[in-house]
Amino acid sequence: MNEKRSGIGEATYQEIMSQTLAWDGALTAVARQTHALQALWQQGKYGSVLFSGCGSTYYLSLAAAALWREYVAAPAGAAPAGELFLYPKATFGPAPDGKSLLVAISRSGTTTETIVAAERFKEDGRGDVVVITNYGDTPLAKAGDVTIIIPEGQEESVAQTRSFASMYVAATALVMTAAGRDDLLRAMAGLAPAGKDILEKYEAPARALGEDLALDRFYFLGSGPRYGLACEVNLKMKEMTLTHSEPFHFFEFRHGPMSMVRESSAVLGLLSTEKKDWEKAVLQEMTELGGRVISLSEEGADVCFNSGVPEAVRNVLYLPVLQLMAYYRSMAKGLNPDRPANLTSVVELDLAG
Ligand code: F1P
Repeated sequence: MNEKRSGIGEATYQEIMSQTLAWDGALTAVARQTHALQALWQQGKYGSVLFSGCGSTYYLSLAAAALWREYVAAPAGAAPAGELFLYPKATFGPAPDGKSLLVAISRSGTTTETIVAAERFKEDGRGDVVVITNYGDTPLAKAGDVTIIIPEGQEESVAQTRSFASMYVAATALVMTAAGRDDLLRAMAGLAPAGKDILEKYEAPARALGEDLALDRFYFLGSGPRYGLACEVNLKMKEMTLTHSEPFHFFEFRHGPMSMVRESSAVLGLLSTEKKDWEKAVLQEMTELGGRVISLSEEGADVCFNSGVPEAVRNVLYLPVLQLMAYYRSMAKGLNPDRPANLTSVVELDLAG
């Protein structure tokens, strides 16, 4: 475990394996801003909340908005920052009565689309901005009325792993702060120890699965707050391993995509506890169609978290094993997971024209 490596893939490996420190960093960063956040909610009385980012951080936005709708029990949505720039009317919809809140999420804090979205949101008088990021001294960090900075999540690699998980933990804590769920916030202290156990216990199976090059397509199934996470791990497979990969909601998979299932297909189910029976039925059908099915859940799955952390706040636990699987597949294919093809770690554009 955590064996020392050098060269290709080293950065990604170390970032995945050390991520639980960044999860704790995220909890500290949100706790530090609790009063500022509570003051913002009280003054803002927001009619709606919009989460936005690009790529990984857009997927994080999808996951966070679902948590907000469920636990704050208030309207929330998610949109790619590029869509806010290109199609503001279609993406924002009509201005609601009263103020809105934009939660802008970016590892780097320098992605042009996300910076422009935050600036326009303020210029148009739509409301306030909260930023979640890994870097403090950046244009986006400065645009936040409240900014949550998690330096422990910073990384050298292009593809987000530790950074994503740290910002997801922060977003989860942000939602629970807004919901006034101190019980759930306290329970989040159990995430890092559980994450370490999972990395220890499941590195070998994640490696075996990642190195199985007989598999040529990967489907990640996740529903409710887990759909955005299914999107993110699907992106890891694309970026790091250049493999055909797609995310779906559990029941959606039956509506066409399952026609792609065969022996060379891996179907990875991010199983909940609450709706497990419904979700497991989909996985069972995919096993019968000949797919290689792997399930992840708190208990009763191929990968068991055994965390004791309540379902509402434990979704980050799905990430490490699936990130490791992508890492090992990338290495097995002779690629460099630290430097995916055609990508840079930040997309900077001239949007002034
Ligand atoms: C967003 C992002 C990354 C992705 C890519 C380009 O960056 O889409 O998620 O890996 O390399 O940029 P950020 O705004 O979160 O820094």
